[in-house]
Amino acid sequence: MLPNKDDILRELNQELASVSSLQDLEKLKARYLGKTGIVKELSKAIKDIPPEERKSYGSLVNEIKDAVEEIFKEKFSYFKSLEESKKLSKDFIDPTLPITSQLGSLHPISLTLERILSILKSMGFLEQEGPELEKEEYNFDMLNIPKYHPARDMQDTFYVNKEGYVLRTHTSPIQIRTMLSNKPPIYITAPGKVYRKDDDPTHSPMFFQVEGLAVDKHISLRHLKYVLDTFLNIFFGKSLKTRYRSSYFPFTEPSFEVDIECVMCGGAGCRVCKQSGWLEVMGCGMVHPNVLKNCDIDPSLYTGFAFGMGVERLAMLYYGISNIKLFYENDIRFLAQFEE
Ligand code: 2U9
Repeated sequence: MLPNKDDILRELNQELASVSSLQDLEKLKARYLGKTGIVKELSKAIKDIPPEERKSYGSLVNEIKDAVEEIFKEKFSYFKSLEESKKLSKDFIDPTLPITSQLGSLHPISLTLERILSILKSMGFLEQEGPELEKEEYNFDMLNIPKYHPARDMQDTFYVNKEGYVLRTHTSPIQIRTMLSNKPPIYITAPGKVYRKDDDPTHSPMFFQVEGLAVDKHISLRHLKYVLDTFLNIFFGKSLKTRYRSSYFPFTEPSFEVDIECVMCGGAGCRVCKQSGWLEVMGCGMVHPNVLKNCDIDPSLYTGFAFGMGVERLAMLYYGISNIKLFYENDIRFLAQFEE
């Protein structure tokens, strides 16, 4: 008896309707097209068919086999595309969604540095830059720092593998470079990183400095005091008492350290000002005549004042931070507090 192609295909389609996974489909395919499957059994049965019917029986079984294979091929490709689109929708990123993560902010040292420079710029001091790997001659000799001055000690200075060079210990070589290539009037700021062998809660081996220099005819101490008092009042946002204490630097004469009334206690005495009521914030002085001479500027025609401050120190006082290390740890909980 000939097999009924329509019945076989109808039954297959009914069974396919309840298949919901690739695994089930594999099982069903084995039942139809596997070694002991329905189609194979029909082929094997040819031996029981009378010889005169074998030809038509054989071609009918081939037709059934082709039709069954075609149905499975279609169903497999349907399941594969279904799986792919499931995977794609899982990985889908909607670029139109609003950004919900926290935005970055400027580092407190950058904010402080920018504020210092913009106040001084408004007073006529233009920014100059220089290399951090500096000639020993510009870092020390030209600044009237003698060969055996303690500031040159191995304990303080980072000497490098390049004869005659150091990591600059202050930004003062920027002023030397400017005076060598420009004639007065000179009004500049010299900001940047400096390096010293120092490491404790208020000192770091790398820190930021801003120095300033004015060289012109008739520059006096009164100009210096006016510029620094004005700068400090603007920086701290209030009118502050200042005090100029006599000091010593090889590159200035006379030299001073500048104190302000303590911004924490208003001068009454507290832990930050060590009960003195005063905070040291910067150093300054009149440029030493030897330094002007070293740069080919005639000290009988020109005079100058200079000053220097540590950016971390001013940022710590302004924001009320007691440990300098917090600036370099990059802890987002610390940094996020300084958004402006
Ligand atoms: C030239 C001439 C003079 C720069 C000066 C200071 C005083 C000073 C310190 C403050 C705290 C460095 O960061 S700190 O440790 N600086 O006290 N700096 S006068 O005088 C100069 C610079 C360049 C050609």
